[in-house]
Amino acid sequence: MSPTDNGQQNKPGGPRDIWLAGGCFWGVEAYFSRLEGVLRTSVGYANGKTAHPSYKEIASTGHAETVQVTYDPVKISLRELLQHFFKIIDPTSKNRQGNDVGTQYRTGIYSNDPADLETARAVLAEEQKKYDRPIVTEVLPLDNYYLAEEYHQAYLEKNPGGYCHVDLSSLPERKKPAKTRAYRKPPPEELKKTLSSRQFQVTQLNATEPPFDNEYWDHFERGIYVDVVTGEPLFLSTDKFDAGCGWPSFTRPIDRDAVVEREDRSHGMIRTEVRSRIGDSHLGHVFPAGPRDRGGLRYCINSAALRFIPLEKMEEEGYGDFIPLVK
Ligand code: MHO
Repeated sequence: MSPTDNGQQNKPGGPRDIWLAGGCFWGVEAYFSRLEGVLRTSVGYANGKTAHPSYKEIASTGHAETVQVTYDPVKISLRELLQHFFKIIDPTSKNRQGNDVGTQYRTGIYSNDPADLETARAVLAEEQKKYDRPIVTEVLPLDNYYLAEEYHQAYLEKNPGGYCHVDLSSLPERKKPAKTRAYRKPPPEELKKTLSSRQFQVTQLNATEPPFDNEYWDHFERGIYVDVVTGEPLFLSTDKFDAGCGWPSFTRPIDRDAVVEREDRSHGMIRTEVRSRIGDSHLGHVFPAGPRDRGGLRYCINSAALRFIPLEKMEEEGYGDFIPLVK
């Protein structure tokens, strides 16, 4: 099994991904996140020469500022997405969009799926008829995609007045997916009774469970992983991969707001600890060691901090909103 493969066939009509470079990724992400049928987005650096580049480095590493768009193909087709894409870029402009100049601002359509690249070439050929000058937008296999720093994610949501080279006025603002319930952390006396001793040690006392001897390290069913303490949604089977380390590993949390990351200098190491936002449970750590076309990160999480809900049970357990995100 390859590290990016969770060992399953995609569910029919399940979510699909396309990677789009259209200049400064702040505006491109804001635009796509507002489209009906787009399930989630992230921003990162694609198809460059180095691993884990920083924003400061990409002027010289050959990475393009890129948005990963995850969409529901029943609600919006790739062709429609790409038509939107060509509306917001100048595809004849080389290494420049809006005020921004440099190879990181080139335009590109990237994918691992040859059929999607074929669709992209067809849409590009149609678009070419609208221009006298040649379109320079690349259509290429995705070679690597490293998630950009947290402050760049959903930048314009966090900084509504921020620089944006894309006209967003034609699209209504999207409301966030409904949180189906309020999650609450019970008091410690109650947790001592409801959690197993290992669950308590891990989530409340920052312990680490043994590798290869925990519930989910080799579990690859479809569904959602929630905080064992509060039930808040944390990770999806869609993003789980076999890292060979003996703990459940994910390329990203369900949503960038689902977890909190903190520097951890314990045990003589400098690591980044991952905690749940509402329950404040210790979950595990995140390392720059994930698949290089999926953000480059590995969220290494203790099974004891999680409860798994299979796809068939998600609706009845109140996680119906997340079903379209499960591959
Ligand atoms: N003109 C913008 C570009 C930001 S984008 C994330 C700036 O210099 O801040 O590249």
